Amino acid sequence: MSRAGRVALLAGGVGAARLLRGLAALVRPTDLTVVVNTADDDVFHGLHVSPDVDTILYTLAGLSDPGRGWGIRDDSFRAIEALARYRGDTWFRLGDRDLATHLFRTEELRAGRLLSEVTADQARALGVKVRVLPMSDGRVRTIIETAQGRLSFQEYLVRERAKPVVKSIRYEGIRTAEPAPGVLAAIEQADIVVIAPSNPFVSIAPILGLTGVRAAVRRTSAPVVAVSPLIGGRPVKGPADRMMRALGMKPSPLPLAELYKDLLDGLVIDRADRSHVPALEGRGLRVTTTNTLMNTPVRSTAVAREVLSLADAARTPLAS
Ligand code: FO1
Repeated sequence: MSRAGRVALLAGGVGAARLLRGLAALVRPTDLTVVVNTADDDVFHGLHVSPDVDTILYTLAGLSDPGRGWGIRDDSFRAIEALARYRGDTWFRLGDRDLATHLFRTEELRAGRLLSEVTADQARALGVKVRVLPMSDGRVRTIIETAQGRLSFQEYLVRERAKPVVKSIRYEGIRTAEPAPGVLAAIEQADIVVIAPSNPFVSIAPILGLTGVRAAVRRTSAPVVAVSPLIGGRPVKGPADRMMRALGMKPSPLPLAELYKDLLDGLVIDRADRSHVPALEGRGLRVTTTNTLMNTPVRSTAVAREVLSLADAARTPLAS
């Protein structure tokens, strides 16, 4: 494997963390920057929670719960259970050790520090050498308009278990929020830009929607490679297929490629979707099919290796 050079990963939560686990095994930590979605952030019981940032940090620190994908392995939930004696809205399960993260972040933000500064402190404290950048220090909130009315992202995903039919998705604050310090530079200076197998609508779209980000990804001379979050039309976890259907798309790699159209040089899809390769290559994309289910570190590294070699291949122009 030639040195991959500097890699910038656009990431949501659980799916991104699985790929990142593999990239971190192949790329020097100082060459790896993760730009993380913060439009899932919300305040629970007075605490600012950044679920995707925490999932990425915990994964890189080796603390994440492999089964759940979020929170800290073997965490207890005594505090949230005790809180349930006073209030009924404890549906967002904050673990006892996880609480330390939210307490620290909330205190620091209240003292006027920026989310990107606090995240750098957390990474350092957890021994994480990879650069973890929240996409913005400004407030962006994904709002899901459903037949039952307007829901915050966590109300939709966790409280309602992604059952309401999605009518539309909005990103409150996206026009005024700025990319966090270092985000545009990380993309512009990358030798490879990777779009993680995260939900394209609620994890990747908020990042690309920030002022200047989509243009930076389009402008970069680095190959841009995405990993499909779908396997045979279904996501490993989460509502991506339901959202695609609700928004009038078939849950397949083609509409996904359309969503990223002007940005992608390559796409890694699961073998289950190999029938779509000719149509994807017809759009000028380089396509690799592999087993994209990253249910072990070995699988994560295998998919990460495919991403890096597809990026290498994409550096040479396609035979016209
Ligand atoms: N997801 C759930 O399905 N149920 C939960 O109770 C829950 C709590 C939670 C606490 C902290 C955290 O960082 C993430 C948490 N998540 C939970 C996952 C979260 O909703 C998703 O990881 C992201 O928002 C989507 O990527």
